[in-house]
Amino acid sequence: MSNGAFTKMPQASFPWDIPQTKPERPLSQAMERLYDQYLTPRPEDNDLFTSFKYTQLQGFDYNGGDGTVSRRDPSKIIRVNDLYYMWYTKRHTPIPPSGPEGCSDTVPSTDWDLADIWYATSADGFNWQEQNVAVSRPRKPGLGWRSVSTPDILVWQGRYYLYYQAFMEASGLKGDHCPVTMSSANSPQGPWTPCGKIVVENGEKGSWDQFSIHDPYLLVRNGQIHLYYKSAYGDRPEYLVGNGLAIADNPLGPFNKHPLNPILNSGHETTYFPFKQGVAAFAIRNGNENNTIQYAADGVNFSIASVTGLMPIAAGPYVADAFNSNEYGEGITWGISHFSDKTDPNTKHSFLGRFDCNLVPDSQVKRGIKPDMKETDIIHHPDVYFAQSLTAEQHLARAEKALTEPNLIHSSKTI
Ligand code: AAL
Repeated sequence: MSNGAFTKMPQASFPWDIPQTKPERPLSQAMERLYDQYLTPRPEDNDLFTSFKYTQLQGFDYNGGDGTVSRRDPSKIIRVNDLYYMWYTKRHTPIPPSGPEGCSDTVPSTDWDLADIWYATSADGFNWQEQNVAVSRPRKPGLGWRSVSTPDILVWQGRYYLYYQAFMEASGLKGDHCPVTMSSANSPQGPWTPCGKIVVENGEKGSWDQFSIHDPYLLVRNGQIHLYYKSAYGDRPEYLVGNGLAIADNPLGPFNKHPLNPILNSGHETTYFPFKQGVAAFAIRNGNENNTIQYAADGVNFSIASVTGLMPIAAGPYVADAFNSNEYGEGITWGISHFSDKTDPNTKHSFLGRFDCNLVPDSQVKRGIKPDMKETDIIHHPDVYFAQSLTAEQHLARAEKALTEPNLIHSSKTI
């Protein structure tokens, strides 16, 4: 076709090399969205797109993976005097979780039942040393007597604060119900003093967060403490999850819930970090927008910035500027997540592993960070797919259906 043929067309075709700005021509909805909704038309150029790499950690013992030891739900990671610190839920029980029907004073219902909060340190983020328990569950009827879990850290005016879930009954008996409490210390090594009260209350009766405040996650923005959290809501067998935000001027509260809550419509965990002038968030598992990374200039009104895959299932990133990023959030490049092997109910537990990613603003090259981990075409081993096998019932039902399905080709011939 000659160039002349093109000039006769009412509109030039969409260009060969993808334009960085929206071309002036009619666009399909998909191409409109590509320019209107995303930071850049190519994910490879998008500061808020990343793929993920994973590394097994050295330094943790799981009793041969027999399900009696579990480590999960790591906090964000902080660096103090050249050491990285993380806190996490640790369960060490005589037998693995037995469900709400099988649980007792010593037998856990879920993986995070009958747990305490422990901490570990590392010089390089790969080799970790488990240190000690940070917060033990108190005697009954103390707050969190049944289990304390899912911690996150705040450093505020030189003092350290751990926020965590405080269970007053075995998780699973009536859902996964709990509020959030807090312990504080002068050093990341403790000793930790429980504040002895609920710091983020469940919502009022009938509200989306009436039963649970999960995954507290702390940032400091504009001189105020921002606590993001998750709640599972709706009377459904499967979770409908949302994230909320509560803001305080003091670590003890009061934490005022944002009137626009929920502020994220998807995501089973909370992972937030200062990014440029705003806040970025992971929406991991559950919800229409799962597998996305989102951004809100005001930390409240989030939009999808990128769609990715194989996200860490419970990410606790190293956030260097979590508490002092008023100017320009520097993003994240690694963190710790838990991984759960639920295939054998007799050894059910979780373990900690490292993820690496590339979510730093355009200063990457200036800061000597190679613009890698921007691959969209991630090839998984076939085992990853076939691990998602049909259940025996699903297999049977589909096989039976196949025998009776209408033969469309045959019937169209006979019409
Ligand atoms: C996690 C978190 C919270 C829930 C449970 C333990 O992944 O969302 O901590 O309560 O599962």
